[in-house]
Amino acid sequence: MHHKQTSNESLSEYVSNSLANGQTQFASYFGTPNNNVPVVAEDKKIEGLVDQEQFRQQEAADSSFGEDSKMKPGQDILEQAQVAQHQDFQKQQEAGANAAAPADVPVPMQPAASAAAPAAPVVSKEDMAKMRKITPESSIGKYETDTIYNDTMEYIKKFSGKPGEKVKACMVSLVRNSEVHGMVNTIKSYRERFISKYPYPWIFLNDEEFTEDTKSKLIEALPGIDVKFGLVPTDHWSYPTWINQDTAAACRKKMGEDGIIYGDSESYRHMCRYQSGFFWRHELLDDYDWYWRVEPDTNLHCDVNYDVFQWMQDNNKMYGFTITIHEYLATIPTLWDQTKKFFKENPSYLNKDNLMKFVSHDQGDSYNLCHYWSNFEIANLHLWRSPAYRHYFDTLDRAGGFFYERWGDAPVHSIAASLFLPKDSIHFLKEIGYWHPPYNNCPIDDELFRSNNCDCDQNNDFTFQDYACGKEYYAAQGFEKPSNWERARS
Ligand SMILES: Nc1nc2c(ncn2[C@@H]2O[C@H](COP(=O)(O)OP(=O)(O)O)[C@@H](O)[C@H]2O)c(=O)[nH]1
Ligand SMILES: [Mg+2]
Repeated sequence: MHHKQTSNESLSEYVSNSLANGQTQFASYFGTPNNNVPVVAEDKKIEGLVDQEQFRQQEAADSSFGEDSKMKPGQDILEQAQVAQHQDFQKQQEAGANAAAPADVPVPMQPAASAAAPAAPVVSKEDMAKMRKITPESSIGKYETDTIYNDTMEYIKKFSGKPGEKVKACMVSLVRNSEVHGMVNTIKSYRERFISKYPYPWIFLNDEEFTEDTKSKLIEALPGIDVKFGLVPTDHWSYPTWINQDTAAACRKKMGEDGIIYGDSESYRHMCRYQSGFFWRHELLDDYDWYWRVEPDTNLHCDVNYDVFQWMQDNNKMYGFTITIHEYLATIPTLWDQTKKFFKENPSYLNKDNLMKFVSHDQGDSYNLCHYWSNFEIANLHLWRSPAYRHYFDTLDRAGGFFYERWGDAPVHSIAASLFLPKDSIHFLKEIGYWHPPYNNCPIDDELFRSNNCDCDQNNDFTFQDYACGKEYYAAQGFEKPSNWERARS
């Protein structure tokens, strides 16, 4: 008999229940256990086939941050961090400081913070090459000994340019030949608003060769700019050995039938996995510390009158975003369980001053689906190159959800940034007006809107609309919302 998915059954449970019911096309869903690799709960999942209920109970008990009766190192750290956050907030308030105000909007050309800072050691070519090889078989386990790098911020500081140093940054776009027209339109907007003043190089990546026509159109669109084209290595855009492709196809079919956005798309899954785990390993990005992700068919609504990269480096901001939004639960049914398991096994990666409150309303027990919309990102590449993130990505990749579910790079990046980084290194670039269909960031501050020559409709600003996570972000940071925050409420 064909097993039908029930409403409260996750996709992976559905597949394993189907297997238990004799649907043999899923037979190797859980892969072949590799004895050399500490595979995430592989043994338990196999046990679970015998006793599904027992497996689920065990899984829930194992992975919970929030259950009182168990040893939960992650929870202890989290609680300490939250107490510390609370105390800091109180202290600032008692001192009369305006703890509620976010870091002010950057002014152009801030003075260099420390001209005397020693130059950061560059990640060696050899290490970069090692990083490019995706071998979770060898990399998992190794990270555990990398104790000096448990603190992701320390790792970034060690390898990235220091405040006051000239910033090493690039624009980066993953794009298909068929999207060249949309890309050229986007470039026009970025030239007018930013690149003409700050001529950073632009790197275009593609899983297929760029055609001569595409290349010439992009080069023509960026006169005077250093333009580079990169091919994505095949092993960064293909199935890892442990993924059962028949199962992946069955999951896609099911998600397509269920009407989940991009549910049936194979290329979208490779794209999300690539943006999560690989673009920052591309050889063309080796020379850079910072990137600005730009997609075709997006545009800037306002002039960017300062060098954002330099400002972020000078002010220790590691992840900058413009739009927040909730994720579709159906695309990530088991992402949070895997995340909890990861932090339970690796509690030292959790930053003590993290932004857990942005991604969870119950101290990490469940994911509230909030994320930074990653089609726009200005961030430090070493955040993703860090042992913590590589370990996290490899763990998720092993778990299979990029293919068996449809994990997006946005929730993956957002959870990692929110939990690995101190919260004051995450920054809402509220003055950068930005549009990715169907939402925008349009500065609701009239002075910002006017002085940056914005061309959007402030009444449409997405920041505080219900489906966005602006309210959650301001609350998590302990910032006070702008007085006119309800202006564009849905
Ligand atoms: N080279 C290449 N780029 C892709 C592919 N799929 C998506 N992209 C790029 O990945 C980014 C996100 O894709 P998009 O279709 O905009 O996804 P959405 O924003 O989630 O709707 C964009 O920059 C696309 O150009 C693909 O199969 N090949
Ligand atoms: Mg897009």
